[in-house]
Amino acid sequence: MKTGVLRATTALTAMALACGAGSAWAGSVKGKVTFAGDPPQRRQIQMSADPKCEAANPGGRLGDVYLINGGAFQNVFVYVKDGLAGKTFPVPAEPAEIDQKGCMYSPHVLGIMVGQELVIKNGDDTLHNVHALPEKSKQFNNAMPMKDMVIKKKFTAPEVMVRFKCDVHPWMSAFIGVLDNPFYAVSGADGTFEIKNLPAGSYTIEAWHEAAGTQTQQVTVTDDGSATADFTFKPGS
Ligand SMILES: [Cu+2]
Repeated sequence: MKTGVLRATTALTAMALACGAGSAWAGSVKGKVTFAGDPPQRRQIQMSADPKCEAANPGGRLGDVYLINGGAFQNVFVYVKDGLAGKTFPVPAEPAEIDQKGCMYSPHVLGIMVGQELVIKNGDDTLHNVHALPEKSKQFNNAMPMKDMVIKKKFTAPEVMVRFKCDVHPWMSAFIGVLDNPFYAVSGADGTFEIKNLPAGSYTIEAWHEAAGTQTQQVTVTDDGSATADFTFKPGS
């Protein structure tokens, strides 16, 4: 009986805390990333060196660097660069995932928190050698010779960005943004992004693209409010 009362009290306290946190943490930063001007040409990748890759992509395929559709700029990593000093955030229990599929990394750009598990899959029936090149965490270099093989890794320090390459297929690359906060997003096919659940405050938001470079903006998020940060990249910027 006593235990039951205690449990009920604990549950109520947890609900009260959750509600309190909900109202104070409901801010967000939304925006769209645009590429103004003629989109740079996408590189044609030849995969004939590996028959399994060629079979997945007959005649090769275009690279993932400049994915621009009607100006909407995909695969731009947008994150809170500054404004969270002194705050700590729980590491998600859910792992982040990256797959090797059709001899390309999928996704090409993603974010993860320091200490969060990264599940690396091999969806291909061929040898990939995943080679991560962080400068602030330990590098790793793992052969993944079989389809459906999985390895798990973690990063120990924030770093934007950590480059991944495959030592077997030189066209393969991915970029992983490692942060000590959960406030990041990757622009989608329509160029939009949303960074959710930001505490009220003033922040520097950076938009990072592997070839187009970086841009920053200052935003202020109020309780329950949302701020907008649109970014426009130009040729040669
Ligand atoms: Cu590979």
